[in-house]
Amino acid sequence: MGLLKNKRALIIGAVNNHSIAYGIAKCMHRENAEIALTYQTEKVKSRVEKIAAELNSNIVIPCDLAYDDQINNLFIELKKHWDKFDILIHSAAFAPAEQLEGRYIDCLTREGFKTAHDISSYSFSALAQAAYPMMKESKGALLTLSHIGAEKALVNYNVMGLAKASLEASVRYLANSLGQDGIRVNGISAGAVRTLASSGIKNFRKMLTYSEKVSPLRRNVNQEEVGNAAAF
Ligand code: 0WE
Repeated sequence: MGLLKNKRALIIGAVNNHSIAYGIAKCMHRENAEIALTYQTEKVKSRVEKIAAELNSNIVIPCDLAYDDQINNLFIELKKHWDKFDILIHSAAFAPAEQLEGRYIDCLTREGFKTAHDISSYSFSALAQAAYPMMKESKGALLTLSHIGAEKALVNYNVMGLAKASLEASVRYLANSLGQDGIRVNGISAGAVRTLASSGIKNFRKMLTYSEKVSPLRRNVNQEEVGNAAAF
């Protein structure tokens, strides 16, 4: 059977098998959803194709979220495979590395601020807008990934925290725009998960050990648990 039988999910942000998006894609595929994936650059294309093959999908489309034309082209290409679809997963973020180390007040730049908000927040609304024609009849769902740094000031997370706060606000505004079409918009504020994005972060291992100690279950969350929440 499967929770997501006859559902089609476009999943953005699977780079390798540590990606949260990969965990989500796996869980959705397990629940019998059809999957489409995107890749940011040619460098990661073959890896994403491998993931797609593993999930019985041959829909792998380039999309660098920094570019309007690539976002538009994503849905032109997707339409060649699907007339409509049900689920859009946004699991991508970026701030320049120098924004994520040291005091917010010391490392902030206009360019860093702009990039973080552009890639990590604006892209979700832009995708929602571009996906709308293919989703408006489906009564489907949009989902993005956030982090506690949206709510509390964290060491080193800096401008990413502001971008995630903006992203969370966009969940509410998108939900309020799309509710009349029966489309739901949600965010998952995942705990710290070891991924490619977190591998470059100073003291990330220390943060994982700390959050393991202070969380109620005394352990960290993993890709599959986030994936199951997403599939639900
Ligand atoms: O949202 C994130 C990280 C997203 C991210 C990661 C990178 C690393 C490489 C965005 N931009 C970049 N830019 C790069 O150049 N997380 C929730 C993981 C994360 O990142 C942190 C954290 C946590 C947790 C950065 C500083 C402090 C804590």
